[in-house]
Amino acid sequence: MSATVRLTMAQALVRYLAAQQVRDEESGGLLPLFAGVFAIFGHGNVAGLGEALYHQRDRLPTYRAHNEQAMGHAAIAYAKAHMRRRMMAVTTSIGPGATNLLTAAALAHVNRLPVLLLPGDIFVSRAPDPVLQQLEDFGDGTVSVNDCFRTVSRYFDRIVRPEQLLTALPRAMHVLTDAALCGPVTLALPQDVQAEAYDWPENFFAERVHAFRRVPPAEDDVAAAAQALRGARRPVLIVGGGALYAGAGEAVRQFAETHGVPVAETQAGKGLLAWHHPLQLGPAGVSGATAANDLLAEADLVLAVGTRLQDFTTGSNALYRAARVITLNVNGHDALKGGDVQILADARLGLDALSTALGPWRADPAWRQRAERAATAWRAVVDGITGRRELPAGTLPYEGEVIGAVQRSRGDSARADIVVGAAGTLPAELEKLWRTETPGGYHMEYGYSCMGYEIAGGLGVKMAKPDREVIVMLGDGSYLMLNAEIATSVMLGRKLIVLVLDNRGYGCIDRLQRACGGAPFNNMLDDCRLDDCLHGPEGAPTIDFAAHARAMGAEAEHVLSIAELEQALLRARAATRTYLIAIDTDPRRTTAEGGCWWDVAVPEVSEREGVRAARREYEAAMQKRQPGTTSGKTHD
Ligand SMILES: Cc1ncc(C[n+]2csc(CCOP(=O)(O)OP(=O)(O)O)c2C)c(N)n1
Ligand SMILES: [Mg+2]
Repeated sequence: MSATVRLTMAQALVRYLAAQQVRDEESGGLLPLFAGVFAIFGHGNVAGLGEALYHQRDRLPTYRAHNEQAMGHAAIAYAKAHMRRRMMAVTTSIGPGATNLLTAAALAHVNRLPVLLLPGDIFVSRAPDPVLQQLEDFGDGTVSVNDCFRTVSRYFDRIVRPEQLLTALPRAMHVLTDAALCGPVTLALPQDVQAEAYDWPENFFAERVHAFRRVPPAEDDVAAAAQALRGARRPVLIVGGGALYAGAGEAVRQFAETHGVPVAETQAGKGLLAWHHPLQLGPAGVSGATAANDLLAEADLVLAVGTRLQDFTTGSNALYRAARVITLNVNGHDALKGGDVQILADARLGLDALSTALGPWRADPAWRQRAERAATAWRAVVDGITGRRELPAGTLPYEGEVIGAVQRSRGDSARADIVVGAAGTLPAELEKLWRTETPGGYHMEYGYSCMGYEIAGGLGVKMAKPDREVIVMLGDGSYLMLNAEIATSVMLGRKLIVLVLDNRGYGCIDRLQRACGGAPFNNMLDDCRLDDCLHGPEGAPTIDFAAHARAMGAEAEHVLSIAELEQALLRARAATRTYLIAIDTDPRRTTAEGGCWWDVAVPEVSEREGVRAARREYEAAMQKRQPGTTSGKTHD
């Protein structure tokens, strides 16, 4: 019999996590798989897990933040910045601490990002029943609030006896490190069981190096895809986050160049091919580039690599209805989406195999020339927008001009910037206009597009990439939703540049509301219900974001123009501490170029003529989407 060691469940869990390792691809050395644990303690985790973390704090550091959801975001962003090859855990108390984490769990689930969630749970013994914060289900004695995590976890377990960790933890590691299954794992930890001891086999805690295996493609699938491509004259490659995480940048470039196939990117895949590559069409879809969308509308074949093909990418399934679709995905669920031909494989291996199978085949040279012309034209559009510095008197800047200023301020350190965003107007503008030539230089959370991810996510990115300049760009709405991790970034010495674009409200939803024929209502601060005493010329109060950030220990300033912003950015880059810049922006101006139809259901009946008109347009658009019809473009 092997030697045993007597530890509590929580002590065993922490020791096991600290023993998981990963090989650093650059140095070849070993690194901990888990960079640490974000924790907010309360009853349900302080006595058990808290005590265990204390003893392992040198091997597995514990970080305290201010909100469980934000801790989840930071941990998820850390894993994304490491291309899913290193990660963090998050622990919460029972009840509200746990449910605060649910949104982050869903975000990780949608984005296929690994994070280990360790919410405390109610007593298994039921001795104190109900314990403080316990939800009581009248019909099911086994339920706690943590059951909500089942829906938003790739693997869920409740550890009701210590020895269950012996099987639960290896399963958890498998899900966290497998490219196809990857997502959040929740191990709900009842507080009495955390404190119970067990005689564990010593070898359970042996150091283990995790391999990130690549799934090779099946020959038949590659042959079928190659045949479909050979029959195509106007193919387009769409690359998504799966290609990024597979490190397929070079494979994409080679495939594009060898076979003359232009490339469009999704939000998660942006940066895979350098922005200035001649075959880079820019982003696809609703927040896409004209170049990408025009070519997709004309394409006779779309090769979708490592993408979930969500509706922003496909224009709600209307953008390239007439094209055949080949999907290359490591995940069977995604491979099946709309695919006439599917390759279930790692993006890099799949692309390389497909390229070999295609041999010297090239797409129609006229198509390549058409793509290169469109790409050049799109780059000129971007230059025109981001290069604008002077605005007519009385005109507030909008996202496009702000993005231009940020990009100019980086000088020749282009590779060092990582921009972080998630919700509001910015994701569309950044997707169209931000330029990067480094995979990972564009960190957009657009699977869940969760307001409040930005600052917390920026913290996680900075923890993963301390030598890079991390620039968080967000709207006033997102800032107000979740900003307290500015204080954490100051406390931990993880400098962020935070740029708040203050357009006084939920600008993008206001525009969506108007586009659907709605009255401006409940989105912009000035269109909201106000206290009676505020009904004067001033309207809703102005919020001093710079003062707010200063109160949390950051340096901060408020600027009024692009010229002032450029100066402030120099100071922000020179700073060693988190630096916030707030700038007033125009909620109505956006980049008109690019984009395509997006399905937003408009009411069938309404007293408002504006809504009825929008409904008529909506029905016309829906007609075009019907099978057998085209979206107005001709296909042969
Ligand atoms: C947590 C969350 N709640 C609601 C939404 C829906 N939503 C998307 S963008 C947005 C407004 C964002 O406002 P702001 O951050 O100021 O950006 P702006 O649109 O003004 O640029 C809302 C309410 C969301 N994406 N996430
Ligand atoms: Mg706003």
